[in-house]
Amino acid sequence: MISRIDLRGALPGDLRDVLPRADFDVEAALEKVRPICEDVRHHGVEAVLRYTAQFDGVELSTTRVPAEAITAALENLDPAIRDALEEAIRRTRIVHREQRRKDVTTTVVPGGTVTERWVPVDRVGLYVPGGKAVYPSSVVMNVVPAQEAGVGSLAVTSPAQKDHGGLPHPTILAACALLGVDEVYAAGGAQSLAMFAYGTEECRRADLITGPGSIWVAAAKRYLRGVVGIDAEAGPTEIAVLADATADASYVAADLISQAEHDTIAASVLVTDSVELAEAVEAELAVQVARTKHRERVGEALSGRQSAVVLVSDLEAGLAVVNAYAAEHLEIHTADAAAVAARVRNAGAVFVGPYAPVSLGDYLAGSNHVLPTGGCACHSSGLSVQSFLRGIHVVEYDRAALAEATARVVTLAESEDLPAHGAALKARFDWEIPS
Ligand code: HSO
Ligand code: ZN
Repeated sequence: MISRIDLRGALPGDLRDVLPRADFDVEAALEKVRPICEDVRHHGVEAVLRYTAQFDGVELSTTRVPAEAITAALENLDPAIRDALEEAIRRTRIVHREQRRKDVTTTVVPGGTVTERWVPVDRVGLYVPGGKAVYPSSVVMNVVPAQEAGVGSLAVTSPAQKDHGGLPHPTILAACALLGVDEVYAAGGAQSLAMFAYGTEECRRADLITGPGSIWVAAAKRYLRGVVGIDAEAGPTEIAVLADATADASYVAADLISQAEHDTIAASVLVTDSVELAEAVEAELAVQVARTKHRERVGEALSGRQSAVVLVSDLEAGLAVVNAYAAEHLEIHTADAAAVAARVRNAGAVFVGPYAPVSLGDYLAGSNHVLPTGGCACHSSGLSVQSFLRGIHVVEYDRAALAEATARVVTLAESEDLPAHGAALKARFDWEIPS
């Protein structure tokens, strides 16, 4: 059911040409989201509510979720879910708290310093999907780093649910309550991102939007980038597993299935130098897929062109393959997993050995589960406290330090034919270049 790619001969020059990847055409979706965003830009909350009626089938008179609904959702939350969410919040918080950067001052010359000051963005809008994918864990993964960065104003939006009286899903509301987020909107899709980007009568515009979503959300992010800051365009979930003959095939199969459960276009890729392991995993997949709840979705994901078992001649080649693939999640199941993991250069997150499955990272490892997809791990990181901070350079030079720099600034300015740049310094020294 899952296809095989045999790379046991010489590896191709650019491995990315032969590795599987999902079709995720954000550009094509742009055409549909552009008019929606422009409508919200010009007609505000009336347009958002109109799209909520059209796409979510709910007639609302306001986008804002009342405070009582958020409190009630927490009161009605299953105690076991509450306990698990609280522990997820605690673990995620202690990891992210350590990410806070300190301001650094460098003395460049006597009397001349540059300080890098880390300042949180003022206001963040967080998108939380509704519909098929209701992920309170994603509320945790987005809100905690924003809070640890010191973001002052945080608003959450999630689609209105017909089955829940036009409110977002109650577990989403309960997660907001646990995190102390009280500004929540019932709005989804491109219209809700435009609401954050342009602001409406009910929702103040945000400086940055984060959060996962469908292709429409990714397209809206692409359209609105520049008007507002954007974390990343999240594509379908991916798991790659690098395994040798020592791996446990049943664990590997279970982990490949776990992420395939997200979406029919989710990607599960096994890279191994052991034909025996490949066969054992294929056999395990057949057994485990048959008994998993979302077997149709999983089956489609595993047999899709984005998933494969990749055979390589040795672990060295395996490392080259996983580094070229740059998976959102990469598990290492090899004899010396830690040593192999240390050689990984491109991955959103690396899960080392048999007891660190991606599912742990999705909920309770303490790491973040908002990670770069579609190969973006070769240039981007997952969500962190850093995603919510800006580094501002603060430059302080005294008169003597500026005098010492003037001749070189004037030389460089003249070499760029920008003499007024040099003049700005000379004006401070009676138009003489200080010696
Ligand atoms: N694996 C997903 C996150 C998630 N899993 C949420 C379960 N719930 C993307 O990293
Ligand atoms: Zn997941």
